[in-house]
Amino acid sequence: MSELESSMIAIIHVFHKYSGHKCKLKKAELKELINNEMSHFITNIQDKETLDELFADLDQNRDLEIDFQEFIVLIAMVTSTCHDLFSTFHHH
Ligand SMILES: [Ca+2]
Repeated sequence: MSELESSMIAIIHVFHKYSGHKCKLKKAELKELINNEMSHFITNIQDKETLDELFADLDQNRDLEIDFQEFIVLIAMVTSTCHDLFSTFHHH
């Protein structure tokens, strides 16, 4: 597998690690995933308002759970932000 393909598998793997067999993240699981697995890229979520806001943004079908399709939007957003910072860093 290529590096990119391995990374895609890694994303799926992490999602399932926190979502379990139901394949959806509840709010507490989303928080745990972000705080444990994305701590270099996003600030740890401490307060309830930040979590509620992020959760509402991601939960597009309003079923109060984050499915994989909704989760990859977060991955895309964070990767994009990371890319911008990385490019800035490289250009200076
Ligand atoms: Ca949802």
